Amino acid sequence: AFLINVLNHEKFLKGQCDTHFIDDTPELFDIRPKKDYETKILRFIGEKVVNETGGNKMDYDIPPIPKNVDVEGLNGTKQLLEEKGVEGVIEWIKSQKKLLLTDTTFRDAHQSLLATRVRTKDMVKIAEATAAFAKDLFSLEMWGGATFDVAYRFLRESPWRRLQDLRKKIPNILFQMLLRGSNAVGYTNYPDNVIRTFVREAASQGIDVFRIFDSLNWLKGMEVALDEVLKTGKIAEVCVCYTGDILDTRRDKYSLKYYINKAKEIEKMGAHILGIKDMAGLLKPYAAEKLIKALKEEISIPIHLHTHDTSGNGVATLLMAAEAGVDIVDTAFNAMAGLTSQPALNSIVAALENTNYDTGFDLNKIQKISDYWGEVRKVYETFESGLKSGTAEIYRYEIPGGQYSNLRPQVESFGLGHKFNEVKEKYKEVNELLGDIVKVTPSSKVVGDLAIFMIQNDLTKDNILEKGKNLTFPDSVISYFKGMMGQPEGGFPEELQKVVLKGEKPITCRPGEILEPVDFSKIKAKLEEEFNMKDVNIRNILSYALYPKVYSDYLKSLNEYGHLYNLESHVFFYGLKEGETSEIELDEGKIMIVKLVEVGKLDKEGYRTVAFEVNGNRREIKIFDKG
Ligand code: 3PY
Ligand code: ZN
Repeated sequence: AFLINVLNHEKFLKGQCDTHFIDDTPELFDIRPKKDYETKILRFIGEKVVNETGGNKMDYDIPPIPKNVDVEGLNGTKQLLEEKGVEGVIEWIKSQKKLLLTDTTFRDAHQSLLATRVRTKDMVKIAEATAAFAKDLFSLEMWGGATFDVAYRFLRESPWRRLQDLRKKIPNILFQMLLRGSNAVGYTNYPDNVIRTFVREAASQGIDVFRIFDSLNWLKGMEVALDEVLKTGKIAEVCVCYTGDILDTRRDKYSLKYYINKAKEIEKMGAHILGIKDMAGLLKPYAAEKLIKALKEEISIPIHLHTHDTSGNGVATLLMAAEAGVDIVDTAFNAMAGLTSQPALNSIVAALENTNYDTGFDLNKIQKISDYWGEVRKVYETFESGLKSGTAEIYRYEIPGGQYSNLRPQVESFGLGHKFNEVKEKYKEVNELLGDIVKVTPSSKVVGDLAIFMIQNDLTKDNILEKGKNLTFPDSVISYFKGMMGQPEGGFPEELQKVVLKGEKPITCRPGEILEPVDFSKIKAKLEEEFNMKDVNIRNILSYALYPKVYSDYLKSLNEYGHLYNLESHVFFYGLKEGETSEIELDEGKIMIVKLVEVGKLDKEGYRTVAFEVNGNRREIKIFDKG
């Protein structure tokens, strides 16, 4: 172990070691197989402060958590499902006069506003109050979409634990997840055994409502996921994604008829609920009325509407949909609503008071939940998109909520910040080039990637067939044209497909039919051998199967810094400032009180000594200053 410590040491790797290296570097002798938890945490905070943030610079108010909330005996939709089964729930939905609400604060709202960065700790703190004060919710969308990936990649926490911990605190409300059909919670098609096992495990860990969509509205792409959900006894909500504008008769590809046909097929497939997934917020208020009215005449399963408020018309859309008979709508607590997120929950509740659709919520109580999120949101300020007002240009660009707020940073990361408007125009041009497709993860990523690629390579719709012959297109674009994301309505533009694939043959079958099943026992062996993991469970295996690199990096981080789950979010993101104290409640219930005393001067070897007090005892950690 000593030799390995030497060989892996930052200074050794940088060739900065003279004969004093070993004498001057005491941590080389730390050859216990595992550094203790405390040291790991201090090292994490020290690294953060020395090499990333220079110390926490912000001041926050402590988010107000309602006290003495009793969740015992709460009786909600979760109990209904347990007692009466799926059929009982569906009958109950149909018998409700009031408008039923889903809250998306734990998933889509922060995915769309804060780059999916909200940590489980901040959710758990408000979980009991949510259970009690928002007990009339139909469901909480709290899992899936981008949250799975981001939890491991950026938050270094387990999405499975989020599900378990929230379930413990919220016994009464259905938990809902967003499942990207055969892309599960990823950006690419997975083999059928991964999809099926993932669905089963998510159900057994607490998911009750599976909202399934296909990024091209290709129904075949949802068959396996749906089939598995139906076996679990949970609720299958199958979506048609909304794009275009049914009020504009010149755009006839995505007409009212198109949606009615899809909805009927979805009902025939065995879905319990029809989801209308308006991921970009394109469903205008009068279009919502027209669509819901028509669908209500054609299908008999309940309808659940999801939209985004990017244009500012979101609340109006939901109210018109309510008027037309929609059963359930997606909203987010006000402090996490609006703009690229969902329309505002508290405002909808207020708007419907004393009407036929009265939701039954107590406005004073749910205000407390919104107040909490209003304070929490400040901690996440660095992840805000900067968007300040609703914009009607979304109807022109048709960019999904999460992608719209992420596009600017993404474009800037390519050094194209000054060309943001051009990128949006290119996005529109690419959509036309592809034949006007449904744009939602992962097809929206294809359009975004191709738009940026075209700008980087001076491509236009007029020269791409010629100039593109000598270019290697982005992976997502190749995968799309190969048919690995399914088949778009109206087929692929063939000439462009040839240019992108360069002789490779596309598929027309369901990708799952040709993808080899993943060998779970091989992954298990790998996790045991490479990561020394004991008691490998199916969740570990699935996480690796879905995201091998991201999950491996997470395991490496665990090894290095331990579980970071219990840190307060401002400490996790920014570290501490000198003199600041934070309590870290450890899993066993013990509390570790950490104070950052001072960050020392740079020494000759490039280190800083970071001094802490832990439960009153001084501890020093040497951190190599990379700056
Ligand atoms: C996702 O797939 O994560 C989405 O939210 C799509 O709208
Ligand atoms: Zn959405």
